Amino acid sequence: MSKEIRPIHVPDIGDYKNVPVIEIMVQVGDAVAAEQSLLTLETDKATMDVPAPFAGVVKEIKVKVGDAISTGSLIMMMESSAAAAALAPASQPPQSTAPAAPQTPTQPATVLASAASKVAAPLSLGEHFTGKAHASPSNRKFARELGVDLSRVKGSGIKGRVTKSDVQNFVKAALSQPQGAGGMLGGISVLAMPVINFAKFGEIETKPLSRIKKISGANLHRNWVTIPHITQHDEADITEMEIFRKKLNEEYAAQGIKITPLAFILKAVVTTMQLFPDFNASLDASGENLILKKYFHIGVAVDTPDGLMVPVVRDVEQKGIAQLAKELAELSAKARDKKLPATEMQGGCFSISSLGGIGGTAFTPIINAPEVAILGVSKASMKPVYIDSAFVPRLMLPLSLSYDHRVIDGASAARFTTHLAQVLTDVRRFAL
Ligand code: CAO
Repeated sequence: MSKEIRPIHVPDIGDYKNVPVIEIMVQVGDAVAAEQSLLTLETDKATMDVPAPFAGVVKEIKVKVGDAISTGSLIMMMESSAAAAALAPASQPPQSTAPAAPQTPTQPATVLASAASKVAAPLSLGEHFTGKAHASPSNRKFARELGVDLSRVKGSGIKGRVTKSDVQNFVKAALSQPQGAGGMLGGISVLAMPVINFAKFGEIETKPLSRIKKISGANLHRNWVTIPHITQHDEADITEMEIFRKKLNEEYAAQGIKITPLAFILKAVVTTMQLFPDFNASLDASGENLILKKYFHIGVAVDTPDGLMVPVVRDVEQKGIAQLAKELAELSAKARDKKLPATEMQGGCFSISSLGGIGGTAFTPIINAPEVAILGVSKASMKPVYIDSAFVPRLMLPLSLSYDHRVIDGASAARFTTHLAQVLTDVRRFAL
């Protein structure tokens, strides 16, 4: 098969002159297919790719990034086979090409794009092009084929343009991340947060986030985005429990132990978990097996001046209410004094977040992965409850159980909170 070295010129780009070359997509020695993009030009209105008019091998590149070129400029020398040349006419200076489709100066990209069948397909549903990413039509197409949202790719080209290798590097980086550890999150792509200069609207002050907030924020974000959360709300009648708690407090005051409702809630949660083992479990790394735990270590969210910390109370099933109250006080004091070692925040099976000392009627706590459920507790209040044909005042404790719906069904969650409420209503059930 005879081979021939032939010139490639810029085809008709309408009235545009001295258009800068912003990207060269091939190198000397590259074998290119007919219609493959060779380089990208940028006018003040749009970008356009110059396609190869025939298949062949790039022998010489006559332009470089930044050069200004016009219709007919020589850009490359390509070696073609006779067969390839016979199939596609060689690129000619514009005067010898077939007339281009009618064009308007506001649509220059269509000239070359249609000549090369390179018109970018409309964005499909699910793509979120913000219009902020700048890339050539061919790189947009390349990104679309790989399902990459260009607005999330940092461009390394001229004026921040996204090049083909930027898209490739973005995909490589996403694939090299552990499953579920961020990046593309199984295909979820989100719009970038807008960068706003708030000072335009009034006086501001910038305060850096604490280290704890940065660490817990990243974990909360991952858990919120990757775990299908549902929150089951319920109420427990703790009227009798409160009478008992106050009595215990009088007895233990001399020992310096203060018993809050939380010690009872810890015990009631573990009593309930013993009946519903799926709540004391974690998904394994493959996501195909449930690891059931035979120990009962419960994390308790503590509000500290620097942010949220979650110390873990160990072996709750083996401890009495007074002991749990003492440990809770010690752990929360350590957390607030920044004396909590990492080991005392590890190994939790389930978490409790109590805002009962502050207020509120319900909230939706975020699961502390790899745990599969968390109990939110709000402030108890006196309410009229209809018992034996009459409304009677009872102290009602709001419970909000968030659970991982991959592991726990709604019916199990409702059974869990119903049982938990029964145990809190009659704490003699701790003994069962
Ligand atoms: N309903 C009504 N009163 C309640 C209550 C409830 N559910 N829970 C606690 N109280 C009362 C206590 O009895 C105590 O009353 P007295 O001072 O009159 O005896 C008062 O509220 C303060 O309790 P506390 O908050 O000091 O103690 P605690 O054992 O209930 O909680 C701790 C300890 C560490 C969990 C808590 O101090 C804390 O940090 N809570 C915030 C947790 C948080 O930020 N969660 C949100 C995380 S994001 O999901």
